[in-house]
Amino acid sequence: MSENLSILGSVRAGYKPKLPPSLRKGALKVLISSGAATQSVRDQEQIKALFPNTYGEPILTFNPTEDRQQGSKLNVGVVLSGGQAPGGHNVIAGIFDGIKGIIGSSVLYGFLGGPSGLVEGKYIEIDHSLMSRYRNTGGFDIIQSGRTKLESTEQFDKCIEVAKKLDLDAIIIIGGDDSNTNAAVLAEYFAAKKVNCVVIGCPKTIDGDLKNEHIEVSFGFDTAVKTYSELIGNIERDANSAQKYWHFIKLMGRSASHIGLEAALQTHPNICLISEEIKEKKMTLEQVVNSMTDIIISRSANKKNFGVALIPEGLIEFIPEFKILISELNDALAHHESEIKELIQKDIEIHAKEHGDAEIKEAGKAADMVEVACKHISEASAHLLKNLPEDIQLQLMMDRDPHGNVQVSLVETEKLLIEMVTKELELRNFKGKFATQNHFFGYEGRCAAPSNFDADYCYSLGYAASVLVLRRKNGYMTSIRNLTAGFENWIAGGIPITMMMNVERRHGKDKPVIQKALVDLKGKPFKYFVEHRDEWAKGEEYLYPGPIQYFGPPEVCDVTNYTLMLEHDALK
Ligand code: FBP
Repeated sequence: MSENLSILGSVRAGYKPKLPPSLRKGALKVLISSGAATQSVRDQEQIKALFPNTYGEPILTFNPTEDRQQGSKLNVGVVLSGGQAPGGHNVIAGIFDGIKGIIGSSVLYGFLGGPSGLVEGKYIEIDHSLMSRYRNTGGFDIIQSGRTKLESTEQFDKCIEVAKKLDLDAIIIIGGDDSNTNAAVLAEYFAAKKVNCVVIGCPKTIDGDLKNEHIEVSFGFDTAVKTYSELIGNIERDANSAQKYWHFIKLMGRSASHIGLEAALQTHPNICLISEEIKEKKMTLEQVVNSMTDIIISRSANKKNFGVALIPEGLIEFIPEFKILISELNDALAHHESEIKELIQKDIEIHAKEHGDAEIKEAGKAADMVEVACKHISEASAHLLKNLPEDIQLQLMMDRDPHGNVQVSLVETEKLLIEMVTKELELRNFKGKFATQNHFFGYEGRCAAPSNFDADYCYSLGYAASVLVLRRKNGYMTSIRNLTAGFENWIAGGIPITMMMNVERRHGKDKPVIQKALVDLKGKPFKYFVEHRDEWAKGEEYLYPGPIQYFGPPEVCDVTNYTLMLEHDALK
């Protein structure tokens, strides 16, 4: 057994990920066919004007060929960006094997700590011995990750310096929608400055919201949801055994509810909220609470004072009154940050004098921040903010991430809902029992050992990236399609990142960003859920998926997720 690997890890290290037919003979034996010119999903004129050098490129499809293409030594830099997702190491392994297969002297550099490593020129060389320790493992620890946004000319110029110093042919950014937006912006800058280095993106995020016709799923979603579903199944069995708790489980997924929906399909909980539906129905928080309370009371009437409720992490941003509050707070924090901070500082000093240091944190933050922020938001939003529990107020006011997003993983929506349901039960004079447990599953799944699907998919994405590098395809994202038809039928290629972009408001300004794919309420996964949720609410139709299996029959080990199978009519 190797020093750093568990028993499973050391056996798993020997797993040979599967590749689509077009990549099996190596990056040199790939023929590329180009489709028609593309357009961005929205705001075409604005995006075209912002990306004059990289807009409108065609979709690329790879085909196997016996004719060996020309190839020479490649120097490639790779960045892991944003939240961890299972399979990132296999993407790097795919790039590594792809470029070394072109010519053994090719070099792969890993920039440390995300995009900041690229800007600051902090890197390591990834060699055979380092790579072999990370094949088929979860995590991003080979080079770590980060969330620095690439947006200033100064940062871009530093990237150029680094690219020139290392004589890079390509920079590959493995990331979610925000990170691939970074990739597109950098690709455009390099093209405008005639820098001889291409920038390529790779679709990562457990959230599953970076997807379209050509990117059927982002990597990591499959493994992360299987991990959460195992835990949810265990909790369901516990709930059904003890019959004494309602478990409120918040699930990661910054914005979209794909994780919650897929976990519901895998485990059949009594309640699963879908943010997109709540938005569509324009439900207020009160209505959401009422709908949960109705189910709790009707189960209790059947002597079932227990159950499991899944809550998507991004929920509050989809409740209309919260959406307005958050967007007004975003603008207030962006435009009045110094005023707010200054007043808080003054307030902290006053409290320090009056109460001593120990109480500074408690006294100096929420109430005063709320007071100041309320001056810059509408009356309705101010009313909502003032009536929230103090913890939630603080969580909503916390610093945005570098891309301007509220850090919803830090907002304890599950506790807010428990508190509000408890109040509603009291109002309704409920005589049953409502004992609760709260959970948040997010970080538990982001670094899990990749499922066979993610191990194969990621390796293929990385390998496909080596072809895009070889052919100098700037501003492209690597794509593997036909994912439910078995790897024998997988189709590799690339799509222009600008094709996925639109203009959105971030940090109080209009910015070009990749459009997020939310749960489609007309889509088959949601419809399937709607058809079954009432029976799941009443009974104990729980499913216990158990742990991910890495060895055994393919129908157990290689199976992907319900969302992908339902979306592509592949559920048997
Ligand atoms: P990416 O979009 O970068 O993949 O990150 C997704 C995510 O895991 C969300 O589900 C979650 O809200 C967020 O990252 C948490 O961020 P952090 O790791 O910075 O706490």
